[in-house]
Amino acid sequence: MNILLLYPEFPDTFWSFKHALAFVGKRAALPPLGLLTVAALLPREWQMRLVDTNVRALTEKDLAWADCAFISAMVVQRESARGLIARCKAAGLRVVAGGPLFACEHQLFGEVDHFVLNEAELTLPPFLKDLEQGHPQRLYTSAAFADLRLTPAPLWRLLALKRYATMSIQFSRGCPYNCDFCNVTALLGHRVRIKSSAQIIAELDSLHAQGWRGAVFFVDDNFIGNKPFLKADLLPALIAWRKDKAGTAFITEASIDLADDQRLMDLMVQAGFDTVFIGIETPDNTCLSECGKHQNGDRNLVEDVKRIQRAGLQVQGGFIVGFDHDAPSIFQRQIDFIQRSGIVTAMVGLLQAPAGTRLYERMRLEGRLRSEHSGDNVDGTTNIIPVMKIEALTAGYRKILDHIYAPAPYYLRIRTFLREYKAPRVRRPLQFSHFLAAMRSVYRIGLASRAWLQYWQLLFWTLLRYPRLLSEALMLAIYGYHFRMVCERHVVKGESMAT
Ligand code: B12
Repeated sequence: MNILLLYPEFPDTFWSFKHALAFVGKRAALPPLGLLTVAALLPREWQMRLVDTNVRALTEKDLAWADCAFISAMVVQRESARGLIARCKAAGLRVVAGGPLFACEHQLFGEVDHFVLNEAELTLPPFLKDLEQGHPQRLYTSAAFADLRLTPAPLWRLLALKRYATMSIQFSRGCPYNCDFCNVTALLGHRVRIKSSAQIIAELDSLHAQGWRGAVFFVDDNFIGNKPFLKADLLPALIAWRKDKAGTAFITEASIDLADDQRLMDLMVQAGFDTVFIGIETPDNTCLSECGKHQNGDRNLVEDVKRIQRAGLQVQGGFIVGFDHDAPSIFQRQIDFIQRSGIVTAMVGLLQAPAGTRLYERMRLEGRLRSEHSGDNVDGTTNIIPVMKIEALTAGYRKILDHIYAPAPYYLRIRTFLREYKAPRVRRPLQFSHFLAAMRSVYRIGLASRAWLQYWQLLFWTLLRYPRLLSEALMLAIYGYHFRMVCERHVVKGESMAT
């Protein structure tokens, strides 16, 4: 069997980082880890070819070579997934689909031959068995959750590593919390399931052996879901692993209670973590209760963020407007919060209800569901009828974006962050691509953009005050360029929705 593993193209979104990737000469931010894991579960004797269409185009040659296509996608890739499926069917290929898009909306993909949904560790073996016996079914699902200690390492060798800005690795799945808008627990459950430290070290070793020295993103839903294991086992193992190695900084996602555990933060920093994404959502306690995000309630969230920054972790944050209890003042409150906290990479979205979530059910029962969600939670659209008038909501949303990514406040936020940030212990190794990125930023931002003045002011200020943080300052200037490009487009979408 010749198998094509297909990953659809991301639209030009906040998280695609398309406009920033152009600076470092990379094609995609992260690899399709689901497909690489599926590849490791397929029979060894099968021939496999990965086509991540974010990195290269699918060709007629690929289609002529293959017997079967395995496709993975998130909801945000819906349209490009449709295009790939149509091409595979026209070429006479059997199409097998899995991953979050199909787990949520498989009914909308009539052309697909087989849906192998939920975690492939559980649903792929029965499909392969039926296929071998000549009677594969159309749909394979499982309500159970996989034991990650049995998950094989992703098949990295299928990947053109150099085309990616960051590699990813997964230590755990599931999240103990219960936020009503989040898809994670619907897809992966509340119980935090983990791999062993030996598995993680083996995965890192294999990336290292293939020459990877760049950053690695631990794509866990909540990396700190099992704190005792982290402190006693995984983090000491990672600290030992990096002793004879340079570079390879780690990034991850965690909940805000990370700020309560100084020892955990110190160990993470020692292990090489320098950035953490946190769902902040809103500074409003009533809205936090409304969505069940109790872990964020009744805290000094700005101080929490600063404590994490001071430990040596840059905080990226997710924010939402459009809760039922949002007052007209929420837009300015969000702006003030983001500016004060020094969260430079602030992802602000309108509340959306993904299928399978508690919010989706509530909206359906209240007759407030307008459609399926777009899959891009920062595109200025929503699939629910909000309590606030939609015109007021989209205008307020536009006000937030117009402000936080405008050059003056954006660069001010970088300074707020750099003042607080303890320079990371593990330095990202300087590569030729970084040098190129710096040169490109001089031209594209320092000469040819409306942020030119703030760019030069930031560079000189950083050189004088925090010279060790110059690469962070440059990177954030480049991110800002990307955010401005994307947000300009999204604001237009939001406007058209309101009218
Ligand atoms: C890393 C990540 C990203 C990366 C993208 C990495 C990439 N190139 O794919 C970044 C940071 C860019 C990102 C962005 C976004 N993401 Co994201 N992301 C994740 C995260 C944390 C991990 C994904 C991962 O690598 N998992 C590890 C692999 C092993 O798991 P997997 O892909 O699910 O694959 C398993 C199964 O699904 C199955 N499988 C997968 N594919 C296939 C294919 C076949 C044929 C078969 C048989 C089986 C199969 O087998 C695998 C092993 O069990 C997930 C949450 C999660 N835990 O999965 C969210 C998640 C996928 N993201 C989500 C969302 C909503 C987004 C964003 C819209 C914004 C946001 N809120 O995060 C943007 C959109 C992207 C964009 N560019 O616009 C949602 C998707 C919901 C959905 N139904 O589509 C998830 C589930 C998180 C959530 N809160 O709900 N994301």
